Amino acid sequence: MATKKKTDILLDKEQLKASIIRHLRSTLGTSEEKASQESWWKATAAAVNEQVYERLTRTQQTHLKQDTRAIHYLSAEFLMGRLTSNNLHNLSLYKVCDEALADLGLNLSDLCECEPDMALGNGGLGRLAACFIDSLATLSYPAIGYGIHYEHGLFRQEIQDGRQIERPDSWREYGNPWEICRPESVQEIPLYGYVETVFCDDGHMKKVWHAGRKIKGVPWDIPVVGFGGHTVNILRLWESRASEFFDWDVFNAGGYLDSQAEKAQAETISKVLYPNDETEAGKELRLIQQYFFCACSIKDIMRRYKRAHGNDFSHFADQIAIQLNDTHPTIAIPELMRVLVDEEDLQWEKAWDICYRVFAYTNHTLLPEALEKWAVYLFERVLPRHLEIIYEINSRFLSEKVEPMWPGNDAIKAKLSIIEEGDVRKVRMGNLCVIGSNKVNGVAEVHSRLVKEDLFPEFDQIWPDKLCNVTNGVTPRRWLLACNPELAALYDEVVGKEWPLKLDLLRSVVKFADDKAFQKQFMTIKRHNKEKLVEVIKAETGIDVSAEAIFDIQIKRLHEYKRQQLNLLHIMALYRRLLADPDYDMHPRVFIFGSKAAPGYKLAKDIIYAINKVAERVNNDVRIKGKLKVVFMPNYRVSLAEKLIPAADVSEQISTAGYEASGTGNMKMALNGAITIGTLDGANIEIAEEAGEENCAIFGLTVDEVKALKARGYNPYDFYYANSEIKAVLDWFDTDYFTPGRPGELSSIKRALLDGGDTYLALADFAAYSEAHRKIDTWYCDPSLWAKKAIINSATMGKFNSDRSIEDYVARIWGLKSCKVG
Ligand code: 26V
Repeated sequence: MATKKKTDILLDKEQLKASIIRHLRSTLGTSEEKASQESWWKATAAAVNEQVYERLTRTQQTHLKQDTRAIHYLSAEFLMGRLTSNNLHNLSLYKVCDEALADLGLNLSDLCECEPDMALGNGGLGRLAACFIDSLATLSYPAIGYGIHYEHGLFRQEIQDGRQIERPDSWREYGNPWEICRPESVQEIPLYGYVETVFCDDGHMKKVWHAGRKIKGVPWDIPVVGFGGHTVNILRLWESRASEFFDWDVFNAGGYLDSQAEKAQAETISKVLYPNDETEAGKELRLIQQYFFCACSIKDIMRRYKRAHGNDFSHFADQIAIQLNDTHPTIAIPELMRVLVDEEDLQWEKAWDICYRVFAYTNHTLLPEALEKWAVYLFERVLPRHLEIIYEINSRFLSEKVEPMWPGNDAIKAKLSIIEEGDVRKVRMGNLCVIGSNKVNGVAEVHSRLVKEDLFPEFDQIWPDKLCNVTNGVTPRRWLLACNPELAALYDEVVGKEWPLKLDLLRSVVKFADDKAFQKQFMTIKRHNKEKLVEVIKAETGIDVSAEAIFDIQIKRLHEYKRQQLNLLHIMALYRRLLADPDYDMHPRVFIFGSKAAPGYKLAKDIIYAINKVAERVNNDVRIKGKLKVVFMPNYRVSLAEKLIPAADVSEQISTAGYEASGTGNMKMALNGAITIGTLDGANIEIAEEAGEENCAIFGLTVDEVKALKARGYNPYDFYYANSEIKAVLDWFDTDYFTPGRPGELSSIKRALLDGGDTYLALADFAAYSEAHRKIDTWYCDPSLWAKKAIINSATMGKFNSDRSIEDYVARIWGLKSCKVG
C-alpha cells in the first residue's frame, strides 16, 4: 500500500467524531446531552481547525523559508459568507464530517445554517476579493488579504409592509470560530496633527509628522484554506482600538468621561461597513477607515520584509506586490512613500521607483458618482503629511509626464491633475492610483476597453502598456461543488473529480447536450434544487410557488443601472396581458428578486417597495391562475445566493450596456445551468461568446448604440407615446391599483423614467427585452431544447473560474511563482 503523504486527509470518521465531542466538552464547556446546535457547530469548527492550523503553520514556515515574492491584496471589503462548508470541502472532509455528525444524530447542513454570514462587503467587489483569496490559496501562491475587521457588516434587510428597513448586522456577537486574534502583531497608527520641517546636521531637510492622535490596530487572522488543503493563507483584518485604554492622569483629573469618549471614538473606526451611498455623511470617518487599514497593512508588510532583508530596500519591489481593490486603499501609495522617505530616509526618486513597481490598481466601475474624491481641507486635517506627498507626486507627474507630451496645455493638466480645482478643491483618488501604479486593470474585456477609451484615455497615451484587462471569475468550489452537490456529483461521474481545479474539463459535457438520458439527469437535478428553493421561499416569505414554473432570478444590489425597474415593467406588462386574456400563452413564471438598496438611495428603496406591492397584488389575483408569481427575498446575502443560484432557470443580467463593469452573478448562474437574458454588457459578452449567442437571450442596445442615442438626445416620452403597453404600465404607477386607497405611492418610478430622463434607457430597451422574454418562453416550452441550452451554458463556463483570473493577474501584473507546501 502506498504510504500516505503528510498532507493527505488524515481524519477518519471515528477520529473526527472523537475530536468533535472532545471540543464540545473542553472548548465549548458543554455536554452531548445539553449542547445546542450552535455548540455542535462550534465544536465541529474547532475540530476542523486542528487541521487548518497545522497546515497554516506549515504554509507560513514554507513561505518564510523560500522567501518568495508575495501578493498583498488590499481591499476594504471581503464578502466571505459562511466558512464551514467551504473549509470542509477544501480539506476534503465534507463527506466524512457529514457521516460523523449523522452518527451523532446531527445533520451537517443544519449545523452550517447556524453560522452567520461574514457580510464584510457590499456586493460584487467584496465577493470577488473572497473568490480571489480562495483561488490564490488553491493555486499555492504566497498571498495575504488585508482588510477591516468591521464589527457590523452590511446591514441586515427586513421588509416591513413592502419597505426596506435596515437593521444592524452583528456577525460575531456570539463568537466566530474561524478567526484568531494576533495581539503580537498590533500596530499603532498616527492621525491628525501637523508636519514639522527639520533641518538636519548634514544640511538636508526632513519632514516630521507630529500626530494628534494614535490608534491601535489589532489584527484578526482568518485562515484561507486552498482546495486540496495544502496551502492555508491568511486574511488579516484590522480592528481599531484606543491606543491608551485607560489614561490614569486624565482619570485622576476627573476626565474619566473624556477618556471613555476617546476610546469610543477610536473604536468607531472599524465599527461599521459603509453601504455604497451617495450621502456626504461619515466622509471623514470613511477616509480614516481607509487610512487605518492601509497604514496597518503597510506596517505589517514592512515588518515582514525587514525580518528577511533588514534595512536593504533594494529587493522590496521584487518581493512585494500590492493590489489595490478599487480606489478605497489608494492612500497606501502616499503612505508607503511616507514610510520610505520620512522613516527609512530613502531618496524620493528611489522611494518612488519602489512604489511604482509595487502597486497595481483594479478599477471596478465607470460610474462617475462612485469615483472617489476627498476634499483637500479634510486631507489637510486628517493626513497633513500625505497631502504634501500627494502634491509632490502631482507636481512631478505634471512636469515630467504631462508637460512634455502636451506642452502648455492647461486643460489637459487640469484634467489629469490629482487635484481637482473648484469651490472645494479635491483629491482624485483614481488619478493618484493610475499615476502610482505600474498596471491598471478593468474587470471584463468591454469594461477595460471603456477604461482606456473613456475614463483614462490620456493616461493610456502616456503609458501605453499600463492599462489592461483581467476578466473576473468565481470560485467553482463554493459556486458549484458546495452549493450544488447533485450537479457536482454528476460532473464527478461524467468528467472525473478534477473539475473543481480545472473547470475547462466541463466542456466535454457539451457532447451530451443532445443526449436525452443526460438531459433528464441534468434537469432532474435542477428540479430538485427548485423544490428546495420552494421550501425556502415559503419559509422566508409565506409565498407558495410551484417548481413547475420557470424560476427567473435577478439577484444583485439595487441600482438604476442594473435596471430592476425594467424587470418590474415587464412583469407588469405580463400581468396586464394575462388580465386582458386569461388564456394568454405563457409557461408559468416565478420572478424572484434579491437585493439591498443603499439606505440613502431613495429611488432604489422605492423600487423595492414597488416590487413588493406588485407582488402582493399579482400573487393574490386568482384570475391569472397562478401563471405569474413575484417573490422578493429579504436580506439577500452570500448564503441566500447559494440557495437561489442552483435553482435558477433564467438569469437576469439586464444592465444598460456600458454600466456593469463585469458582473459575477451572471457567471455563477450560467455555471449552474441557468440561461442568461442579458444585454451586451460586462462579462455577459464573454459569457455569450463561450456559450454561444444562440444559447443566451441577448437583447437591447449595445455600448456604442447607447452612446449614440445619448449623443443624439434621448427622450423617454418618444417611447411612452409610441408604445401603448409602456404607456399603460407607467400610468398604472399613478393609480392605487397596487396600493389600494393610496394612489401615487409608486409614482416616483414613473417620474424617474419620464421627467427624470430615464438615465439608464429602460424604456428604450423595453420592447427588445419583452421580445427576449418571449424567446425564453418558447425555448422553455420545448424541454429538450431548454435542457440542451442549459447544459451548454453550464459546460462552457470554464473561463470564469477565478483560478483563471488569478493566473491572468500573475502573468500580466504580479509575476509570482507558486510555492508548493510540502
Ligand atoms: C459604488 C457606488 C458609490 C456611490 C453611489 C453609487 C455606487 C454604485 C456602485 C458602487 C460600487 C463600485 C464598485 C463595485 O462594486 N463594482 C462591481 O465590481 C464587481 C467586481 O469587479 C463587478 O462584477 C461589478 O460589475 C461592479 O459593479
